[in-house]
Amino acid sequence: MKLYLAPGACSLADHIALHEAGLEFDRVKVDLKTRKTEDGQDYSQINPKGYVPTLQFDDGEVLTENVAILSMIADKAPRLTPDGKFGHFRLLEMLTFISTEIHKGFKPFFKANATDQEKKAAGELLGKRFSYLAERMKGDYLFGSRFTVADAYLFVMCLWAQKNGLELPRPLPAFVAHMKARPCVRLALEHEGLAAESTAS
Ligand SMILES: N[C@@H](CCC(=O)N[C@@H](CS)C(=O)NCC(=O)O)C(=O)O
Repeated sequence: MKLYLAPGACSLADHIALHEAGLEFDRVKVDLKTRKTEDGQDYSQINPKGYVPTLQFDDGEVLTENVAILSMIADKAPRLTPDGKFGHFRLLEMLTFISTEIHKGFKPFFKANATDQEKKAAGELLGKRFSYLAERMKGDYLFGSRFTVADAYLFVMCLWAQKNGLELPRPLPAFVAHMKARPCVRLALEHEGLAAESTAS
């Protein structure tokens, strides 16, 4: 299995989750500007959507979209799914919220010609979304005392918030610290060349 990623991008969530699941995989870096992989392939041939993440299985089949990839990883490692009879659906609910309401909310911060006004409005909305989750955290992690794949996705969003000068409501700064202390998170950050940057925040 191969994970196509770009350092510090949303694919970091899948990278962390694969390590946490104890699955064997190779990493392939993608240059999102040239759409070339580090081993010289045309990335658009692998994922015509052109963006990361992509998970490619040994038989060549590919899976895209964070929600699908993270759900698949949780399916392979059930301890990374929330407890309860609706655990699977609670996970999908959370991943969808992070994907559509938080991840996509960062768009103005990645758009070269975004105005300060657009960034301010996006920052305010993101603040509300982060607060919604922060107020409902039931322990060190989103669903309680145990890490689930949704935490990997939220962690990347928190790093982006910090990088863009957005203040995270409590207890999210402590959540970021917990995540950074996890060996699998440290490993993924190291593999992406982000370990030093990440300890600075
Ligand atoms: N809906 C996709 C969005 C993925 C996405 O936004 N990827 C970004 C990096 S975080 C990307 O590759 N952007 C480059 C591009 O769109 O050209 C998912 O959740 O997997």
